[in-house]
Amino acid sequence: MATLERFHNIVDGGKATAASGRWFPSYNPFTGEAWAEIPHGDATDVDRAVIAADRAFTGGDWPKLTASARGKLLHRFADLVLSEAERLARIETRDNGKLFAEMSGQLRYIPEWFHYFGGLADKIEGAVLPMDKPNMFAFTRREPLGVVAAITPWNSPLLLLAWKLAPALAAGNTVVIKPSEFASASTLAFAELFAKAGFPKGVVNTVTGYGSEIGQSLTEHPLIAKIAFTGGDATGAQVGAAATRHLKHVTLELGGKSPNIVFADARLDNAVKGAVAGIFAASGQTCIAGSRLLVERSIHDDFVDRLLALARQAKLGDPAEAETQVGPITTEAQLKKVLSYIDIAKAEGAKLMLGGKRPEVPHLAQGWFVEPTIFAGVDNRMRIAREEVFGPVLSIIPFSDEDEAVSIANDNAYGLAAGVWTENARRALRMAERIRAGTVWINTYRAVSYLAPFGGMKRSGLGRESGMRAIDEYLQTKSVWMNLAEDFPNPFVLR
Ligand code: TXE
Repeated sequence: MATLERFHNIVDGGKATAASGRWFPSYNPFTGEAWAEIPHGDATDVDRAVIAADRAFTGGDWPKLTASARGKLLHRFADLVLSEAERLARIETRDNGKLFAEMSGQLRYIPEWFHYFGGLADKIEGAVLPMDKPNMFAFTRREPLGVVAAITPWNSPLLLLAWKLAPALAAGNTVVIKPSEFASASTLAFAELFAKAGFPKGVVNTVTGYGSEIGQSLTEHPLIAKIAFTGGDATGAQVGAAATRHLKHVTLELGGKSPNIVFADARLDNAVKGAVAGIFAASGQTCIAGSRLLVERSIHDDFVDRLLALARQAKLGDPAEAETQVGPITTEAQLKKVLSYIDIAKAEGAKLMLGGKRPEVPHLAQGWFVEPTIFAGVDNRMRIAREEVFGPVLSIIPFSDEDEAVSIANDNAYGLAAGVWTENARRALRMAERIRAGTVWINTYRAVSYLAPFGGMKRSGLGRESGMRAIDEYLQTKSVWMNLAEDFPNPFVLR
């Protein structure tokens, strides 16, 4: 067996192994084999990382930096990430099976979050308050929260981490990162770059291990001020409960069952591509997957034929190769989960139009692949239409008019994203207003930007990432009062 590459945690500015000395394997989903080893941390490691972050928040160089100097560090970090983009992209591809073609672009885009929030660092302003009391001067200060725990999932480790780190650091917090046990390697390689960029020690720390073992010690740690979490909604609910119990700030980016809605007047060629982008890109392992395709009845059969023709051509293969379009499922457990949902859909009476199994070709046999799968004749009450599969499984639901499309779209516990395909601008804007989701894409799908707030309504989460306001999620306001009078009147009444 080939030797496994070892990745280390970053704690207090240096590389760290687990206190117990244990390691756990990380698997390459294309080969199904272990390729790397990650420190198997426990509560001791959590404590060590959180204490380092707290020390860096309360003393040392970080709190002494001016906001402009903090911003410059973020810009420098962004440039370093750009210079290491290809290496980081290769690690993530190997570790979670995401296409290198997508990752190399993503790693060139991730620096923009650090530039954007780096630029915002010295534009965080308090206000002088127009006082209603004589001889009183008051102003507000916008202050960081303290130590932020950034908990990330396996499907897009670095992008989702950047969404948390950039505003958290720009606001002056320190951070402990807990990546998913299923794909920790790219995060550890990324975290190494903070010291190179000149960040003081302890500002960015990592702790690796199983969420079930260390999640609780992290979310309940008394020195953690805020939890920024992306992951499944069941874990999200637990994290939210821990945050509430221990009175911590929290943002939760959770799952989705997003409707991608095609009207008869849409540019159908584009809409077909949009449907594919929604569910087969990243093998459907994205929180924004357009997993419910709502198609207007009058074009339904024609549209399904066109979609089948395009989806059938999707090239499954080694995610490291440029021509591959659909890579493997990241984990073996997730593979089983996706296959079990395919069985559920069949049992519920949905009509299997494409895929529905692991590919039966020798060169993909070792990998955790599922064929692009399409079910038609889905009823919105079926589990396949209500629950997040997190895989390349599409449910097609017909609708008759705008009202019915809205009602089906909104009849779901989640509210993360939606797509609307129409050439009618008034209808597009009406739909954008009526759909209960944090993001609505019109004639496009699966687009994100550092400029655009992102987050969920309903069970899809709390809070927003990206965009100017995201920094507010990492700040708190302090009011400062100063008495300008020479005396202090009656002490027994409220001033
Ligand atoms: O995610 P978890 P898992 C969906 C997907 C998948 C399911 C579970 O359907 O099958 O969620 O996946 C950490 N306290 N999504 O188990 O558990 C964990 O170590 C604190 C949707 O991988 O949500 C990891 O770092 N943290 C999703 C992070 O939480 C805990 C993305 C997310 O893991 C913890 C991924 C605890 N008690 C999966 N338990 C999306 N919508 O983006 C675990 N963790």
